[in-house]
Amino acid sequence: MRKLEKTWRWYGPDDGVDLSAIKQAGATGIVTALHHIPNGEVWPVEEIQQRKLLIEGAGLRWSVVESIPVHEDIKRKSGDYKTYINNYKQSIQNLAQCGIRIVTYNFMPVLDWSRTDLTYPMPDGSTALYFDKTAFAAFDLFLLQRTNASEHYSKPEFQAAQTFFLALSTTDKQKLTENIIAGLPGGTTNGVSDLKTFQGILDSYAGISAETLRANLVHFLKEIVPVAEQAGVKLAIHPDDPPFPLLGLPRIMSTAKDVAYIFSQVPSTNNGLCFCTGSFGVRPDNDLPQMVGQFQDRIHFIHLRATKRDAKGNFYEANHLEGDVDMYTVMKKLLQAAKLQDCSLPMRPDHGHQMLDDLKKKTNPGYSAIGRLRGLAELRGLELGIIKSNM
Ligand code: DNO
Repeated sequence: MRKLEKTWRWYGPDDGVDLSAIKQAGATGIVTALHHIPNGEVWPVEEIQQRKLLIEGAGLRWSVVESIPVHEDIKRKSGDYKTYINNYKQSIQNLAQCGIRIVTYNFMPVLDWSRTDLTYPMPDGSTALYFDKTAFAAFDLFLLQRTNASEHYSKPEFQAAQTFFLALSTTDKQKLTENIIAGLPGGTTNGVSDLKTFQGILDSYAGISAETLRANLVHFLKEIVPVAEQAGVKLAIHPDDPPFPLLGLPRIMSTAKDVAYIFSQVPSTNNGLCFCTGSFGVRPDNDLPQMVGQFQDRIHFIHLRATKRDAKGNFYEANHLEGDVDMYTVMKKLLQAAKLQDCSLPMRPDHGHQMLDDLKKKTNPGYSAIGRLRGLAELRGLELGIIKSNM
């Protein structure tokens, strides 16, 4: 049975976790992006080559691009979207020319992934990322004061948010705002730190329903998939995180039905999926092992992590083998998918707790070294156990 390729997300030369540490963690592949290139611009061959050489110089390989961000104009199908689509095609071709053949992206308007607390204390002393619906509503209703926001909440939800908000200190308010909008690495809100600008971006989505956004995604795919096909590049869309609408913005990649729809519209298998267990796993109606089976010929990249939700829909990021995700069955199914595709599907340990020495360091939220090292070690053990017991 083929093993999955072990990869690790690296934010480039400025990442506090360097390539030699990644090698020691047991990964062989690197997942990275040219984060310094402004969103929408072409990734030049020279820049790609330079990054590739850096990675190869450390004895690793650049396995996956995560992500080429999709410009908001493309998502809204407005403004300069044609130019940005052409630039996207060019970047795909340039990556192929350098031998890099898996590209991850997402189609979430404005926000990429969102959490309300980046240092949620775990009973063992480590910290995790946490999404609290009441805290998020408090931000929406009383800090952002989004127009008509109250229509999106029930009376008890509104009251809970109000009580929560009234108990916040000035520092708490600032922290909550930062956590939500300051832009997590790789997010499209990078650089936006004031509420007015943020509200302006939200306003630009007025009138864009889920149907419109879905049609815009299909349009984008119809444009880029033939180019990817020709270049031998596999595209992998990342699911919504969390997998439900936020701030009145539509979200269209949250369920198996959402995923199946875009595959039905653009059937090429180059139009694929980044199977993120932590994102899909937040919804109890997503049956993850079933989804791996359903999309086994389209899963081109894998993010493994587990979330633990409560009855209200809040969730924290649990240790990789704990939480609500049935990682044993998911791993088994993923190994079958790799067999079917006859390739070592790349996986990376997604996020990790801030723990041990990392508690004293400033790291990218979710991307400290030791928590991911623990996750990778546990996942590798699980994989080996499955493979051995199937021999
Ligand atoms: C969060 C990541 C996302 C992901 C993008 C893909 O940790 O999984 O930021 O990279 O959504 O485009």
